[in-house]
Amino acid sequence: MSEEHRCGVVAIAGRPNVGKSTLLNRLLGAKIAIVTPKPQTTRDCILGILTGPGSQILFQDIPGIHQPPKPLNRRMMAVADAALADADVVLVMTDASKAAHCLQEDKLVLDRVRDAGKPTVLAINKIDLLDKPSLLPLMEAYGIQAGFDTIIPISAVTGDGLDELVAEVVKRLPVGPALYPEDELSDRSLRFLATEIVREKLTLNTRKEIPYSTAVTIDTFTEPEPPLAVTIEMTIHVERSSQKAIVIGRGGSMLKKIGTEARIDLEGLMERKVMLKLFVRVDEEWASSDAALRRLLDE
Ligand SMILES: Nc1nc2c(ncn2[C@@H]2O[C@H](COP(=O)(O)OP(=O)(O)OP(=O)(O)O)[C@@H](O)[C@H]2O)c(=O)[nH]1
Ligand SMILES: [Mg+2]
Repeated sequence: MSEEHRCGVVAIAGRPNVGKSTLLNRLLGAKIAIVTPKPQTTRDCILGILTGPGSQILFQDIPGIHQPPKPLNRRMMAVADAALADADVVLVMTDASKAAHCLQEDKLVLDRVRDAGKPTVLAINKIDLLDKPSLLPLMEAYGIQAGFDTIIPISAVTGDGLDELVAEVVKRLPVGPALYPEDELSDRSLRFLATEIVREKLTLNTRKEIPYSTAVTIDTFTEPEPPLAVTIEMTIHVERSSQKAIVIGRGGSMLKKIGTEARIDLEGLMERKVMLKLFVRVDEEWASSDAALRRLLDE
């Protein structure tokens, strides 16, 4: 008897910084979600489509689950809850390198996932950073105390355990036809990805509150016939003029560095020349204003 085709939505849920976006990129073999060493990088859901021989998995990379101090964080958590409610399966992810406090730190995530009431699989990520003897007690703790019956140790960086993870996820998907063409990787536009790439470079190059106080929007996006360069103008919104000075840097050096790094990535992605112009604008306390959040973050 031939196996039936399966297709469904899998939400990747976990604390900030556990490696959700890294996993999505690794599974798809393409960078569709930005990754940084800082928590709260992903602000909005990003759909990654993995089409296999008998299945199509629609992975939703969702913002890391955390306590919301500001309206921006509350918005991120509303996005996460909606994704959990819409998912067929929840892939919970935790960070093995934080083994000592893992379960305790995951409480918020586990409570939210339990409330969603979906079939779940647990991936213990970053096992490349863990000494082997610590793994078994960690798996036992999640099995006994958190009630997971399927726990897969993985490394999103080395690819360890990912085939098994995908197989376990597919088993739990509903039977149904593929919903997207097999060569489609994401539902996100190039415009969105361009703003995200600038935000990634900003986050990698700045410290303290700056990554959490910046948003990036597109002003113009022009794609003339090659060999002419694609021209993209974007604005980086900051909350205060002191932050504007930091993002611009001495003699414009920081903005230039961010722009160059982003342009190189965009040229790789689009496989053609890109001209990138970045502007910085103070948008007083945008991350605390619901109206500004809608204006800046809704596509
Ligand atoms: N060593 C190691 N590092 C990893 C692994 N997976 C992710 N990382 C690193 O962990 C950091 C966070 O990764 P992200 O993919 O941005 O994490 P995230 O869960 O999407 O974070 P948020 O978007 O903030 O919720 C980055 O520095 C990654 O390179 C892994 O398997 N091994
Ligand atoms: Mg992320």
